[in-house]
Amino acid sequence: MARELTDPSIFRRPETTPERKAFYERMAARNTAPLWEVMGDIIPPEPRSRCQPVLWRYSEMRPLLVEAGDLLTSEEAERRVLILENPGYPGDSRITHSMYAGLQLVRPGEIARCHRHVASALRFVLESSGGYTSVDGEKTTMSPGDFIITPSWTFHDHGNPGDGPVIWMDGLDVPLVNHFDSSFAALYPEEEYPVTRGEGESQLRYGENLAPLEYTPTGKTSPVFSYPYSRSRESLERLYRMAPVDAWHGVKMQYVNPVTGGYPMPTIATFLQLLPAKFESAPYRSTDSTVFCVTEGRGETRVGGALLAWGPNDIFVVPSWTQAVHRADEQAVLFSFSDRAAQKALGLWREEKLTTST
Ligand code: GTQ
Repeated sequence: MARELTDPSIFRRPETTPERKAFYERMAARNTAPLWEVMGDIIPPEPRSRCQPVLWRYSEMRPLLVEAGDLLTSEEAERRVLILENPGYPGDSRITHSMYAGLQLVRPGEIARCHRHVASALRFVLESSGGYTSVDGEKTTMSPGDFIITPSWTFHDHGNPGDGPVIWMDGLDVPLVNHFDSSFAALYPEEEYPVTRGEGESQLRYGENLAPLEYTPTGKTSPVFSYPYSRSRESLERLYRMAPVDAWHGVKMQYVNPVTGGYPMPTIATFLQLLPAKFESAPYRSTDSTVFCVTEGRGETRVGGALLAWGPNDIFVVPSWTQAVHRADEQAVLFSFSDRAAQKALGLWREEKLTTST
């Protein structure tokens, strides 16, 4: 907000005389408004995000989530989730302007019943021993660090046949879908969707440098639902040993839809990066406000005047067009997601790599 007042507009704004004001009131009565009064606000020279740089410490979140588990059954709650709400959008259920995030708990023996919605979802697993999510008839067992997608309008239910809590971060494009007023949701008539495919079948068909005979992708969404941490983690580690480290990102890779090379889902981009011990990134900014989830290691991120000190399972936000510098005290791995896929599809995305902080 303070930034909005200090940011100069490049556009003119004429004096508001009593005569003009009276005219504007007559305009308003006819559902019209003078552009010259608002031009600088609606067309800013660069992004003026209300999104704030914030951090959620897992050590503070986990007890709250466990308490929610004592207070409500997952049946009562439909989904037992603590929404991670950016203080720049109070009451708005957003972690950034375009993305929703939450922490979900499934207790041993619970099933979060089957439903579907237009909003696309990702799960990034924090704790699980035997938890699963089922997408369109294929079950995927969850392990810590796994990135799992629930594409738009696919039926999904979650379960925990193990004996410890299952906890993951949800990331959904809910604000984006609602921006377009294009949300639909439906329940499946039964608690669980029937299992119609073997576990790992989609991985075998599409994710092993092979594809079904004469296969042509039908949409933008990945037919592979699960991106196990063990594989991605090993790729980063081995690339770190054999290839140069990027000054802005460390060793950073993006998750892909294996049959198109595009992002796993049409609206949400996801990334995994390794920051070597003592690495300090060069300053970077991009127009996609980004949610980071720390999978390993400790460090800090300087972003827009804030200093966010993070450790395992902490979640933090870097707002649009705000310079960020990451420093790793020990070797760290960060998962991140943003609306970059949507912005790039619409030709809106920009980035800037700086050499010194301004
Ligand atoms: O697990 O299906 O955090 O539908 C928000 C909405 C999770 C889910 C959320 C959802 C889900």
